[in-house]
Amino acid sequence: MKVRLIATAALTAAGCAAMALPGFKAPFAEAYGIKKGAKLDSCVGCHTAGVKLNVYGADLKKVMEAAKTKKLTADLLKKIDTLDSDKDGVKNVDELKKGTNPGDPKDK
Ligand SMILES: [Ca+2]
Repeated sequence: MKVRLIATAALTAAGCAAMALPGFKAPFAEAYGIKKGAKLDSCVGCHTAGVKLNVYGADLKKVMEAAKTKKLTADLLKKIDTLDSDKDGVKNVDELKKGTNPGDPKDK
């Protein structure tokens, strides 16, 4: 049981690291001034535990699919700035500038 828990935790961490690719993280951090080591300087901006997207990540995925691209740019990020992906009453852009998670309604 203990081994299984450790294996699951390791896979979750690996999946998280794999999904928060530098090609996604860098434009995200640059667009919103997210500093190294900050809460959003990780996979949690777009993902829940593991590879699953949070609601902000899902909105971003829709925009990228509509643009038929896998390359994240500042222009694509801006397209969901005025949304409130997690429906906590705060717009995505305001959360990102404040350092709170636009994909977590408990964080605003
Ligand atoms: Ca939030």
